[in-house]
Amino acid sequence: MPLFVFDAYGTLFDVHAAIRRYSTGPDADRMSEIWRAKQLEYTWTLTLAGCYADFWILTERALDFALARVQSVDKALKPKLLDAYFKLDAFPDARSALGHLKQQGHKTAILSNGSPAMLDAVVQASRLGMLIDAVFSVEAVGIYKPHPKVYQLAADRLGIAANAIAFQSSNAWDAYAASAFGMQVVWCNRYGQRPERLPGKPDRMVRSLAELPALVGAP
Ligand code: LAC
Repeated sequence: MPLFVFDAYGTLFDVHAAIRRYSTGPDADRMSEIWRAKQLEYTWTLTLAGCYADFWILTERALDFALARVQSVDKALKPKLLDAYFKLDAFPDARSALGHLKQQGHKTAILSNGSPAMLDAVVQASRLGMLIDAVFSVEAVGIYKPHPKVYQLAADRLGIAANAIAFQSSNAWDAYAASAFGMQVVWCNRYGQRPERLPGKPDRMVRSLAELPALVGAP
């Protein structure tokens, strides 16, 4: 039976939960979308430039960009938003899916762009620690998803072949890349996105992780 490896941000943890704690203004959602898009763009552009900076640094820089772009969101919220991002909420379906998998006797792990400090904090704050056996940060390889070294990190640390890993991500590009790498992939298409035109093909698509336990049997 496969080992279940999950992406973190957007898949287990709701990246838009930070803004919802502090602002419901008309542009709050747009600011949060720009924050997330810029954060990811920075990972890709730094990687192409042969550079690496901690995901927390990129998260802060992306927030500065988004707050400058969306003037109606109060810039004074920055420290609160960063603190909330450090301790994001888990999606309810993520908690229940992990609980089911553990009850069924499966092993679970996280593979994420997040720095070790961010991942420790968010797992603790969301109280998912009992449901996750291992946490792997890209920091160990010094490069961001979707570089193959990241997916190889999970296989190496777990001591299994890529095709023995069941990888779950709500980030379509991450799901496609893990599939191209050789993992079995479930794309958790939370927001009803169109299929990507990228290498790889996720094996299954679900709308929420609540559908995951029914897809897998006991080990
Ligand atoms: C992660 C990003 C892709 O957690 O959300 O790796």
